[in-house]
Amino acid sequence: DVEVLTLGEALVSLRSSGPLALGGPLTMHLAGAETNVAIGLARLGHRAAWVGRVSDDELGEFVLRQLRAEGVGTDGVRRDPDRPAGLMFLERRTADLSRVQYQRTGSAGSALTCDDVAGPLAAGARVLHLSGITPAVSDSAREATVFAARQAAAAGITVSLDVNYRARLWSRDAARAVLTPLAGYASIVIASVDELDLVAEPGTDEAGVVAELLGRGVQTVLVKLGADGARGYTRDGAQHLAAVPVTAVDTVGAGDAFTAGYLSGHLDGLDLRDRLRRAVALGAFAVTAHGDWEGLPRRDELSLLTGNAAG
Ligand code: KDG
Repeated sequence: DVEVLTLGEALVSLRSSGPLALGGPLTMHLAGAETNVAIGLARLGHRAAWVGRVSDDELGEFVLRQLRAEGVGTDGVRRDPDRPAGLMFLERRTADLSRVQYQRTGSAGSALTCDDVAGPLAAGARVLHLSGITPAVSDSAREATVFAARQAAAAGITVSLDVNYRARLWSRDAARAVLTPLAGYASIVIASVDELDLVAEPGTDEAGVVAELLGRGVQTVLVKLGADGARGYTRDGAQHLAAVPVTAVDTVGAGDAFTAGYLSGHLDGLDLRDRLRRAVALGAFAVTAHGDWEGLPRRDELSLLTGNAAG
């Protein structure tokens, strides 16, 4: 049985080691917020599955091979014969500054429909994980995301939503109009500080957003603070956990790693503090290795960075 089902668009990421305008070698990686989460969970031994559309060519094959190699379930994946793979260029502009450029309009992944997700959802899962990226990529993907959240909530599946705002895909107002109602289906809402007012009235402060979400039935609100760790809120109170002090080399994917760690702790029945501990541990692994997910730990490696606690 699947423990965590997730859906969205997987991207082929082409990474440069210098300014893109100068050309030079690009390396090919699998990217995508939801596939990153699924891989993080699978590395820790959880049964994770991903649903999406991939192109029916070598790039789609690459996405599927990577997921299978990481032990992520792909039974629900559809191959789209008419559309290309979505691409992401990740430009290392300077040592400290990365920039993203997408070519994903009209991609196979963005053509996701309600019909694509209905079967895998009906098969059941303990958790459905969604990100705020999928509803931004097309009308049909937005409908599929909302449909999945509604179906899962009605079936008693725990819905987790990572706001994951992508300014290159939609405006803050457009995002808020979709993500605020979507959060109403979620038990777990994850956001960085600057994303909080995308699931509440504009201008609401952290305490206000948290109160609003908990009042709407959300069980846990997680606020990612990057190098300052994270705060977790439930009706029983708040916890702050410091980040693991490490040297960051690549922060892309850190939020997805954090989410995978949190959900792993949730599945293992840990309390809030220990869930957060595992979440920040995975975040630390993600930022100290290049690539979105390549550096994520297996379960027996969890204690490497933290000395003990996250295991
Ligand atoms: O969280 C990392 C993601 O941003 C990256 O893998 C690509 O899903 C992606 C996106 O749409 O930006």
